[in-house]
Amino acid sequence: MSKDATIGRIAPSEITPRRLFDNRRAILRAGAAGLAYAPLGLGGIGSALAAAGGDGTKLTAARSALSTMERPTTYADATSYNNFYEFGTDKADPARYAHTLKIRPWTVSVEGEVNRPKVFDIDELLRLAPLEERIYRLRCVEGWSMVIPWVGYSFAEIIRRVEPRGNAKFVEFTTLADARQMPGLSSEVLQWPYVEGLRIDEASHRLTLLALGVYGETLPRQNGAPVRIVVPWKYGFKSAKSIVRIRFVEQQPITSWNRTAPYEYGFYSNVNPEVDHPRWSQARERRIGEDGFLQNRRKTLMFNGYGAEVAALYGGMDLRRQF
Ligand SMILES: Nc1nc2c(c(=O)[nH]1)N[C@H]1C(S)=C(S)[C@@H](COP(=O)(O)O)O[C@H]1N2
Ligand SMILES: [Mo]
Repeated sequence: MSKDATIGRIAPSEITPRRLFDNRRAILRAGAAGLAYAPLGLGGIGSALAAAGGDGTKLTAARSALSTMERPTTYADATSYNNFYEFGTDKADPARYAHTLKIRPWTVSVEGEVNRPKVFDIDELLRLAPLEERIYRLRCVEGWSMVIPWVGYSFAEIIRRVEPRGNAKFVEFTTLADARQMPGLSSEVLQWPYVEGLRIDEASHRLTLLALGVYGETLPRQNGAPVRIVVPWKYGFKSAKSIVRIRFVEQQPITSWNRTAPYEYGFYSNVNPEVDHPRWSQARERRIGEDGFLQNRRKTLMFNGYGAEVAALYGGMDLRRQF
């Protein structure tokens, strides 16, 4: 595995203020001095581009050792170049239209094959477990990637509290589908609601993150406010945004992308440079924010560089067939 596949060992420290991510010099300075948290206003390039935004509540989190050492994408890029088909299929649509998403009140119903089903209020989720800052690579199936400082905790914290039964083999994530708030629902590009799923051992893995924030603040709407899942070794579409229901089930869930184009999107969708999409190669990726569309194309890494952590989940599987 190449060097940039390494998961960094960063000493726990306070969360990085958002604007530091947009300023290379500040990052270098902060790296040398140790990051100090300073409350910052909503000014700057980032918030101007991120019109849809969230409520911008600052979150305090400890930096996780599971973070990559790679330089994060700027806040401006990560909040203005998005896929969130409920708001349209253009990359600029979510930042343009997601302001209509109502993020309070919000509940997530956790149900199915569990001993303790529970409806979690979003404010309860924000306090459920210590928040961590996890800087993860995100690789979209379309061939681009970003490095995003998420704030949240392992989804395992939820699993533990609801006590899955022995026959719970998969976890299904269903996201909000409300045509009054989401103009993209008038399009038939996908069948709504957007549904994703994981095998229960994948969902239980410590890298699988329940994300409540990004860049030190609550999630902007275009990034999946108020709560989403992040599965960094899989293509980005597995990381469902704006989740309202989580169901523990016995059968493999029927996911939106698998149902729409089964030959293109499998259930697993692990990042795999050796298995091409039927219409394009998956061998390389374009890191958003790096110059040149054809130059500097990075090699895509198996499991998006998280193989040392997750390869064991797939022992004995033919990843060409079970893509
Ligand atoms: N509900 C919902 N979740 C979604 C999507 C979507 O269209 N709807 N798009 C996915 C895709 S294709 C990607 S690449 C990531 C992008 O997350 P980001 O915008 O926070 O980078 O969200 C994923 N989650
Ligand atoms: Mo994606």
